[in-house]
Amino acid sequence: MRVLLVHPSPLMYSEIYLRLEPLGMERVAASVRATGHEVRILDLQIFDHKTLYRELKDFQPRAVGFSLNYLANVPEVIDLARDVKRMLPESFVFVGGHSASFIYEELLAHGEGAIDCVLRGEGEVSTSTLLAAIEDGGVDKVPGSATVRGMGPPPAMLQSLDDFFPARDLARKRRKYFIGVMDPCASIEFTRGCPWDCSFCSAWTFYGRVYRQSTPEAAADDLASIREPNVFIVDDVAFIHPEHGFAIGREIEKRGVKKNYYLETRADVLCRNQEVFEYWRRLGLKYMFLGLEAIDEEGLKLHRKRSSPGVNFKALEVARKLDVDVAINLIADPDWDERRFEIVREWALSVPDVVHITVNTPYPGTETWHTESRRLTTGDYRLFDIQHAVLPTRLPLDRFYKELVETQSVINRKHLGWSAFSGALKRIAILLAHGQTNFVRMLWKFNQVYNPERQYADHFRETRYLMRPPESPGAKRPDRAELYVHNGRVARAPGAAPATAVASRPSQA
Ligand code: B12
Ligand code: SF4
Repeated sequence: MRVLLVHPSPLMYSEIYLRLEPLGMERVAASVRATGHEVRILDLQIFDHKTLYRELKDFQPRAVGFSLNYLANVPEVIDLARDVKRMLPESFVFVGGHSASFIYEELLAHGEGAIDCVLRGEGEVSTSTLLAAIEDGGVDKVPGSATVRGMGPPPAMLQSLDDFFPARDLARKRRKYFIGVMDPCASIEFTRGCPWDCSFCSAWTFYGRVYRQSTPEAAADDLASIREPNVFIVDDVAFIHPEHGFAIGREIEKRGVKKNYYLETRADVLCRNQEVFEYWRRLGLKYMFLGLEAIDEEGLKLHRKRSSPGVNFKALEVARKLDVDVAINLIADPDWDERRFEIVREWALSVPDVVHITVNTPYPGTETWHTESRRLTTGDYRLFDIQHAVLPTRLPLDRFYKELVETQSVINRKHLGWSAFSGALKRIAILLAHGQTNFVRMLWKFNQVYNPERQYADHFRETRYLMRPPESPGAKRPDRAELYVHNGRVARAPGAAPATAVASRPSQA
């Protein structure tokens, strides 16, 4: 069967700092290809909608699958699903990915028949089963399926992360993927899931708190197959279990692989497992993203981060000692006033690290979605990109954006100011010599993208698809199992290796 998999356009955040390969979709593509289908990938982070329409005409896919990890992409995906059905009425349209798994009912309702099925949970096992069912019947019995007729059996979880290497060869114009100066950049996954349970995050609820690791050999083989010199490790929290990190590293050394790496981890994990990060520094680790989220005890408790300001600051010291460039994330609350922004600005300027500010946003699938008592001020999916305020602001909304953008640009100037810029000139020259322009373009784009008037005006756009708000805002914490997409059921893919270790959160330091 001819199958086309489509990733939607980039969100505001990605217009500046990065554009990364659609790794989840590439893994789904690999599994589909393994069962004998002809599959193509189209990434609208790079290509425009016209290219998609051309592709539909030329390729005439029997099934079109959209990847919907990000809530803000919902309207685009619904509109595109409708376009596909208009152009190819016989095609089967399905949607999968992180956000789709939590809001499948409203997606089906908005689609008004344009979406035949939402495939909840991981896509590797279920997509091939779905494709077989499209021909032979039984779509409603596919694990994870949701249609207008109801829900199928619970989604099936991939038994071993080693089973399908991402079909990177199907991603066209790979040189467009980059993160900052790591241009071009590929992505890789060593583990899946997160053993923590932060209240604002749905990474743990999606996987039902199951945590899996790839075998060191498979991880190193996958890495060795990557052509790009730079690699983004997409794990939610890198190197929770240091022995896994060491084992992958040794396999990499055996294969003589040399890359630059970017990873994301937690402050407490970095403090506890310094040696493994030091080892990876030697292997090529250059950049690290730390989700500190707050600089005070109260903020950390609020997000149930299970960390303390002391540990956070220690982690920054550790990273500096390692000589790894650090980017920190802080969550701004819509309740912040000018004074609060001022304090954060001062703090951000006082540390040498890059500081990112995102806006506290309740997402379906998180605990906060149910427990947040403030009512959403908008039902526009597009504003759920953690750069817009979707809860009532203490300051008038336009002033909130002025403060937010001022804070972001003061911090940004610190890093992209002339002295930093001249320091970066050598790198820029090298990139340009290799025909890589993503990073250089980014340097000039900040003011265009981060603009308080633009962000304020976004609230007044026509909204055709309204989000379903939480049933009872401020309700008590829901039963955890109710939040889970996966309930721990593991499925064995054709030719799969034995089950990999399922590890738990290490005891708190
Ligand atoms: C790496 C990552 C990124 C990367 C790369 C994104 C990319 N190009 O794919 C970067 C850094 C760019 C990024 C940015 C953002 N991210 Co992000 N990201 C992640 C992260 C940590 C891992 C995603 C990943 O690659 N996983 C590995 C692959 C293999 O899994 P996967 O993509 O989920 O795919 C599987 C399934 O979802 C499914 N699937 C996926 N596509 C399809 C398609 C079909 C047809 C089917 C059937 C199945 C299917 O099958 C796949 C294989 O099992 C997740 C957290 C998480 N654990 O999922 C957050 C996460 C997805 N991001 C999130 C957010 C909020 C963002 C940002 C808006 C802000 C931010 N945090 O920086 C931006 C916006 C990005 C944009 N679209 O422009 C939220 C999503 C919230 C929401 N509900 O919308 C998450 C869940 C993190 C969280 N804290 O809750 N992100
Ligand atoms: S540690 Fe990170 S990925 Fe894990 S639950 Fe908290 S925010 Fe989500």
